[in-house]
Amino acid sequence: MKILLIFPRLEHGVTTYRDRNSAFAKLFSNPYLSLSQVAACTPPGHEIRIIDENHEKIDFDEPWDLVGITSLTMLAPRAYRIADEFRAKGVKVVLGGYHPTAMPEEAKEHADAVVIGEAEEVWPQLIKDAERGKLKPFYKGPHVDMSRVPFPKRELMSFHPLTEGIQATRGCPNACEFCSTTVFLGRALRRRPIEQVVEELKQIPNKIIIFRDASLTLNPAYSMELFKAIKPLNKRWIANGNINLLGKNEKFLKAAREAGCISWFVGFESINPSSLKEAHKVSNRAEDYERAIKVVRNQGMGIVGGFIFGFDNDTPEIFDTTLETVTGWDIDAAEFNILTPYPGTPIYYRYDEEGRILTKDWTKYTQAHVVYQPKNMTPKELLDGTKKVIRGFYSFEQMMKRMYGSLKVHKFAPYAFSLPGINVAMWRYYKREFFDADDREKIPPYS
Ligand code: B12
Ligand code: SF4
Repeated sequence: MKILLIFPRLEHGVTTYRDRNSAFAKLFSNPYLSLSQVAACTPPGHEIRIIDENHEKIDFDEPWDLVGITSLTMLAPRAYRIADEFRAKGVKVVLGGYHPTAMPEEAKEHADAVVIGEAEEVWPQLIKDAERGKLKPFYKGPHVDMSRVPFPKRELMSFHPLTEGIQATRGCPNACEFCSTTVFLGRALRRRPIEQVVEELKQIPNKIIIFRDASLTLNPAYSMELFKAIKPLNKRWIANGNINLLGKNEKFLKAAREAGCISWFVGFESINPSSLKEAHKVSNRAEDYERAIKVVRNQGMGIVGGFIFGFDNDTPEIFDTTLETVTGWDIDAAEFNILTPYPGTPIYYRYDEEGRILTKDWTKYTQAHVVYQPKNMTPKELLDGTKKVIRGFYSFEQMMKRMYGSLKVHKFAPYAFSLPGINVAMWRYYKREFFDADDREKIPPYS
């Protein structure tokens, strides 16, 4: 069969469709494994092509036997439009990824089959069924045994950013109320055999790697072994980590640094202890943040923080307090997101039950729009407050201060420039997403 896998076009994020194949996109595109991983699960004997619509146009007239489309929530409307167009031409379409998993019945209206969950165990059977013209409506992919995850077929990706992604584990036991990860990948931390991760890393030519794991601090013993094994490869890497471990385990930090860690992405989420409790963010204690950041930086690594505004325990004061606190820390960059109840998450069901979801227009589920009724402020206060924090944190003066700090931590090594780079990329994203709203409205409709 001729199989086409598609990542739909995106007008949101650090790089967008409009950046296409520019040097900026090459530098800042965030690597993902979804489609190269599905391709790797395809039994031999089929022709597969991957089109990332952000970099290539889809030719709807080419004769494909099967089209598979991946979709996060905000991409669902575009994914559905692509699906409808192929199906109108008689091509069989399969939808998969986070959004179709959360809303399989909705996705099924636009597809011949929906893969719910991970593809590894069910995709080979789906391909056989498609060959026989006997596709089932739904394929429920179990949480796969990580030793059976094949290496992604990265060679099928036509656009290769400067960084490459890899996954050592799947799952997260923390189950924060707002997060899609535990719902999708489960609470058990499934680990890949370390020799497989090392072998895959050896095959990746890129120097800078981003671990696409929920967190590399969930099983410190496994991660320490991984660090020891990847050290000789002399890669530089970035990973997600939880602050409870990073803030106290210097042995862990030292091993990570020696294995090439440039920086950690840490979901601080909130400086408000009540909001952390509300979100079940069990790994975080706001009162420990500042000290923990110092511990990580003293070990020679950077920290990029993630913050969310709009929890039920947040009042309008949260914005000024956060800005004042965070600009006093030595962090390298930060993301400020508006709480977004993604379908499938516990918070989505809670808000839906409470009648607080303001829109189910998935294109607005970007974390830059307010899509629900906050409890202790108005939607406008939430949006304006988030903008205020972004404006303050990404002021010219603050950016310069942070950039110098980042370079100093890494003694001005060439890879250290990736951290100031994140500031530039984030500022560009925020400018477009929050401040050039008129421009955003002028984006031409999808063609
Ligand atoms: C890399 C990444 C990105 C990349 C690429 C997007 C992408 N395709 O995943 C970029 C930077 C663009 C991105 C952006 C965003 N992301 Co993101 N991202 C990730 C991340 C870290 C890794 C994804 C990955 O490569 N996983 C590894 C692969 C192998 O797993 P997978 O993608 O789940 O694919 C498997 C299955 O889903 C399935 N599958 C997937 N697609 C398909 C298609 C078919 C046809 C089939 C059969 C099966 C199938 O099979 C695969 C193998 O089992 C995840 C977190 C995570 N660890 O998963 C968040 C995550 C997916 N992102 C998330 C969010 C919120 C966003 C943003 C909204 C953030 C923002 N504020 O801008 C944007 C949205 C952009 C968009 N495209 O909609 C959420 C998803 C929420 C949701 N329900 O949509 C996640 C889960 C993070 C989180 N915990 O909240 N992201
Ligand atoms: S936010 Fe982080 S710690 Fe919480 S469930 Fe998601 S991945 Fe796990």
